[in-house]
Amino acid sequence: MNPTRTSAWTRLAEHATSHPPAALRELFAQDPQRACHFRQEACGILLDYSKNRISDTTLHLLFDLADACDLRSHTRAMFEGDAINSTEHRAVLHTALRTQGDVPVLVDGHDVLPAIREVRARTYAFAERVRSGDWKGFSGERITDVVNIGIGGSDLGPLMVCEALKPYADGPRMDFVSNVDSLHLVQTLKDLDPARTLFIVASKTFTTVETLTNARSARAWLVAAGGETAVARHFVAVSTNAAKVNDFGIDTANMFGFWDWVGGRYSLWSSIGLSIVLAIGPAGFDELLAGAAAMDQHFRTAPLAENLPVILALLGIWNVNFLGSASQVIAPYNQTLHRLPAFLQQLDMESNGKRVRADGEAVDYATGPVIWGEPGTNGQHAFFQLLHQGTAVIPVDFILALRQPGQIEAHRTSQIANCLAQSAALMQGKTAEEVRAEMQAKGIAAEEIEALIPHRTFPGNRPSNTLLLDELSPRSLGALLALYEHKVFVQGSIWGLNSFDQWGVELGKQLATGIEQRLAGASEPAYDASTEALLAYTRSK
Ligand code: G6Q
Repeated sequence: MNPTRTSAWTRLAEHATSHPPAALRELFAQDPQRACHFRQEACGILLDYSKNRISDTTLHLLFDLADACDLRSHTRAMFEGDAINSTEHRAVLHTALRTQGDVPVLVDGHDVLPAIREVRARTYAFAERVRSGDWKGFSGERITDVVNIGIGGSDLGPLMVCEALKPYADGPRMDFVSNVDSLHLVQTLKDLDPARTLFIVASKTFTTVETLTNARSARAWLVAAGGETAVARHFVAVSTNAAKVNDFGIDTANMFGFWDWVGGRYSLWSSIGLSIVLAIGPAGFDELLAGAAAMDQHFRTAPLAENLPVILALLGIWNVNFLGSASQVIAPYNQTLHRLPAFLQQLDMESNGKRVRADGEAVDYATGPVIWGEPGTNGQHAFFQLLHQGTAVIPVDFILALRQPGQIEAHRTSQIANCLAQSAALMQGKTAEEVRAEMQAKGIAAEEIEALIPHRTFPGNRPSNTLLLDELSPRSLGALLALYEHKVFVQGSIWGLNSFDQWGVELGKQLATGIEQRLAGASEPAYDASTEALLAYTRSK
């Protein structure tokens, strides 16, 4: 359905133009309780959304919009295994992978939980053997290094989680190779010993060119050192495609499966998370799942006004569709979350970067914004200039886990101070009067002051959310990731999209296959003049 045809949308549009909320500074001055009023807490995460340009009326209208777009029934349909990925006729059940109870989850009448538990038990048993040193390489040595070869959803999630939970890692060292540029593999293997290295080939389809190319070269590297028989001790696969795994030369006894109802970018909870299990152990992975399950439960049951994913999603809709923001920054203040922006970029942009609704109609309203970001402290010394004084207003999610194993207290205070300072600066800005008074106090000449005032003034009134995690543990990370998954789901539901397909990545893949044939000497297929000219140039080098 078209959300702009609902009366809630019309009222929101009218509210945004004829009662534009006062500047954030004034809103805080008018209501000293604003910070307590616009905050919610669940699953170890505090969401402070008071620095958004909203009032109670805005929120009520947004909740009306969620109701008008049938959010509750969409949510039920996802959790209950309906084929909501309509263009691929698939259920969307990453939530089943982390469900804690025994209430059956049915797909085509079959409970999927027993199969999930069976594969997880095999994954855990294998990981324990590797972690304990019982699983030996071809020369009888234990495995000390693991290389996950995968791309997109088969790389970003496990990589991001392994980085985030490094303080909890007590297994083999983990590396991730995704880029088809051979240097990624070559540089990774440079310091590794084939006798002690295990490769996980992670690919849902087992047809992804980049992954298979890297896997073939890794296999050749291993075989050169240990011979063909070494493959069985050093290669395992994570896939839904047993036939292709077998064709590649990996024994399916060394394969960990999953199912077509797990989308690539939602797959870290499945056996695609094998690298995570190897790094932090089964107990840590259980905690990650439990944290996500707690957020699932919160999302399913909490009233809209207390529901973290719903609030985060609706604020995004307000900023995108009614205040005109085309982009959203993710700024984590914990270094180990440094791949979170890249992970969320895929999660959000591949899910909601769509211009056609699930019903096939073209949208006439903005959908998913551009998601980008970097660790906040580093961003402050780089692109934050544009956030503070650029012409575009770009909302920011500030994310900070207050405790983490191994922290040095003196750094911690600076980390917190920086995070809070940036959202305060974006919100309050700095007026010409404030700049003038500050410069006068420093004894700067009046002429110099007047010349610099325009440059040193900050407009402020720039929205942000602050998400504070009590600690960065497997459990709270699980909750944080599920929070963003559901945020994306809520926005997709309101925009009427199918958030679970990704047809937009197909055309480039198709063209690359033909271009590769041309590079190998074929005369067909022919391309446009620009591509032909570039092809000719690359061939001349
Ligand atoms: C994710 C996408 C995509 C996918 C990769 C890798 O939702 O579908 O990023 O994960 O293209 O695919 P394979 O796992 O099949 O190699």
